[in-house]
Amino acid sequence: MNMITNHMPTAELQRLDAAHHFHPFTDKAGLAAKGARVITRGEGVWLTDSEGHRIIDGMAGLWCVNIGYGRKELAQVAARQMEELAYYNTFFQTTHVPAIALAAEIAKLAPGDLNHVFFAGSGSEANDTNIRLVRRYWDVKGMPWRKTIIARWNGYHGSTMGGGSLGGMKPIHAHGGKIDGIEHIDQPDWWSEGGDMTPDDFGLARARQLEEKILQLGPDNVAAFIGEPVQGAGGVIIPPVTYWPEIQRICDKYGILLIADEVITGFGRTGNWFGSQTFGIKPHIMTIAKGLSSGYQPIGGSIVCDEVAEVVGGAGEFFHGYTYSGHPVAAAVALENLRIMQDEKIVEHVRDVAHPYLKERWDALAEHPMVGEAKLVGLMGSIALTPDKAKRASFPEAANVGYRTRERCFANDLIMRAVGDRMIIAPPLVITTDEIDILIDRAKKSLDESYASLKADGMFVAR
Ligand code: PXG
Repeated sequence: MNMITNHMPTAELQRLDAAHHFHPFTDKAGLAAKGARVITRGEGVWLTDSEGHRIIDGMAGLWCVNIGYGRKELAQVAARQMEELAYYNTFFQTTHVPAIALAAEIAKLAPGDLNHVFFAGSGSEANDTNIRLVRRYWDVKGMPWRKTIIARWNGYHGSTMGGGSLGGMKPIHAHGGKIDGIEHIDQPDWWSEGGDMTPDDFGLARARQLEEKILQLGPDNVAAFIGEPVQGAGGVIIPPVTYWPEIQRICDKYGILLIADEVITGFGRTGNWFGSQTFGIKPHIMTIAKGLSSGYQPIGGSIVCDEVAEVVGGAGEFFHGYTYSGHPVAAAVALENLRIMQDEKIVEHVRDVAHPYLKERWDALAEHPMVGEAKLVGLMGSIALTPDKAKRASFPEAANVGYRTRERCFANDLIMRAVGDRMIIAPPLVITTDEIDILIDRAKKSLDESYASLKADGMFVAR
């Protein structure tokens, strides 16, 4: 076998990567021409690349490395579990200690009567589970016509056929289609779509689209509503305060199951264990993944309330599951991650230290000439880039403002993502105040450079 190591020249690694590695959500040919950035190490909030750059990771990997990189305890737990029981399934009336312990711990942390965990390997798989779970629930209840699930445009729920269909991203639907029985309503993005309404009125109006959609479909045909407490991949869209209470009221009124997709917002990201607690949502099902293991192992799941678990669980076999549902190594690592989060009071650190400090510095970015609103909940934030703050205007497409700004961040050893004209962050939850200063200094420098280049190109104009 060829040995490919960190010590090979970057160009050689890039050549091999381009030849054989088909990346997710990537323009393959475009990347091959440019060469991928090769990440070689991680420690805390810091990454190192093959050129020796020390990069501050403002995205916690892909919104997941909540306890930071390089925690040896997790490596040790994985090694120990592999030696003891590397794999066994949880089908056929069998179980094992890591799955039992993790399910019990999640049930303890989750609010209300969310007491039952169906494990999956990822957030996408968990959302596919949810589609089958809610449809099965209504079948067993004697209402098989309740099949339709309502979701939001610009929501993200994964990239499998089910997850991608629940998501409201048209480019994803365009590649492979969309499964039947999923309907979308508009998102609560006041900055881009709120027009002359106040944020509060707009939040109510967008939530009421759910009621309109239910009435249009016929309440008896609707199985569930799914939403992220805060849209992540869609650009960290923090809804107006009026939004979720109205969604909750409507779901309650029509007896529709409410699924909170907590893949990003779960496990401390918003300053509580779950985003549903931050926004006062009482879901029947929560989707989890990412921060559950801090990304150290691939694991996800659905946390299911007593009622749904009793109905679906009390009607014979539920024909659904994955080889890796409750994988013992992933479960043991997730459990150790949750132990560290609790012992080191990481959620409290977000709420009492990191969020308040970052909020002050993040909000101040709105003074920058190209930043409109700056929003932050817990440790997930976005800034809207605009050539005209008063009009909340967009840049011309040719300005490529998000990509342009992201390139400056890369050059300044900061990972801050672009989604359209928004820049977003979601750093590891363990970030210190000194590291927040570094993140903000690099963000400002990148914004300054992007601003200067837009001006130089005559692109600091409204669309
Ligand atoms: N739900 C939500 C809310 C997510 O953010 C998924 C489900 C799917 O999870 P898996 O583990 O199947 O990827 C996600 C994943 C981005 C980006 O560009 C975000 C995600 C995945 C890939 C890219 O921000 N979130």
